[in-house]
Amino acid sequence: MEELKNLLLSEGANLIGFSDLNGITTNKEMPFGISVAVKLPSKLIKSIHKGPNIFYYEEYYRINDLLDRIVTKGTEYLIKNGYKAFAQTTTTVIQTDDYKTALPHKTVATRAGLGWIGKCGLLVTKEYGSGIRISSFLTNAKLKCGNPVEKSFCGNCIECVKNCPGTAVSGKLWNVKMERSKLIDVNKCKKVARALAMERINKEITLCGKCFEVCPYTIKYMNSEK
Ligand code: B12
Ligand code: SF4
Ligand code: SF4
Repeated sequence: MEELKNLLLSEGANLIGFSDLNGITTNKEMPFGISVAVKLPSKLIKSIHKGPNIFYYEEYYRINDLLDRIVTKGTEYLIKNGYKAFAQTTTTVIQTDDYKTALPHKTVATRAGLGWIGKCGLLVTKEYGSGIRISSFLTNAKLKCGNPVEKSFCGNCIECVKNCPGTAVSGKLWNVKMERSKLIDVNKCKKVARALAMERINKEITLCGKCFEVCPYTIKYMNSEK
């Protein structure tokens, strides 16, 4: 599957991982996942220090479109080679009223070994911290999968807990059996992130990102890109 990886990289992916989702997904036809991450430009992360701005708003949509295109290309490649494949794009994924999806991109990512779930509930990678957006696609092609990450590497850090403007992050250390509600109050997050976006850019969107901007792993990435 080196060819698939190279294709995804050439389309703009920055991180790629393969995961075995047997026992995790209800989709028995396609039990393998491909996780794809695209980094946020470091100057964008720096720019949201005072809150969301138009640059973030535009990048949010640009990177979502890019991710949709990358996972669609990956899916087309697999189908062309005789496999089944399904792209989890912004239009194919269904979100429930309590802000859940059947197979979150973050689950596909931790099972591929790309990173862990931080205290704030975001995927944290050693390469980019949480300064990424992610997507995924599913297949029946037997992939050589990465080692799943099942524990947190946040340690005693509480930067995202201290700095969340909505006091939405509880501060618990993630493990694979933990429910999202133990980590983050999604209603508080959504309320404050929407209020910030309205106040700063006059847009109806959930846009904040303080939790990833202050993460030491994200900061390490930003400093490396100077
Ligand atoms: C609904 C949603 C929201 C809701 C709810 C947030 C939430 N955490 O669920 C609201 C509107 C509040 C929100 C806010 C934000 N969101 Co949002 N959101 C989503 C969306 C569309 C679905 C998430 C979902 O299914 N949640 C259900 C719960 C159960 O899953 P989860 O929290 O995603 O992840 C849990 C599982 O993955 C589980 N898990 C991990 N590994 C394993 C392994 C096993 C075996 C099991 C069983 C479970 C498990 O642990 C996680 C934490 O509990 C995803 C895109 C997607 N399709 O996945 C983006 C997504 C999670 N959001 C994202 C972002 C960036 C944000 C914001 C920063 C907004 C912004 N852009 O400024 C904030 C951050 C909030 C936060 N600290 O989590 C990114 C996260 C990127 C990253 N680095 O992790 C995503 C992936 C979008 C993307 N395409 O990149 N979001
Ligand atoms: S996006 Fe903002 S409000 Fe939501 S958890 Fe992160 S810091 Fe808190
Ligand atoms: S800010 Fe600290 S506690 Fe929060 S996700 Fe990053 S390393 Fe973990």
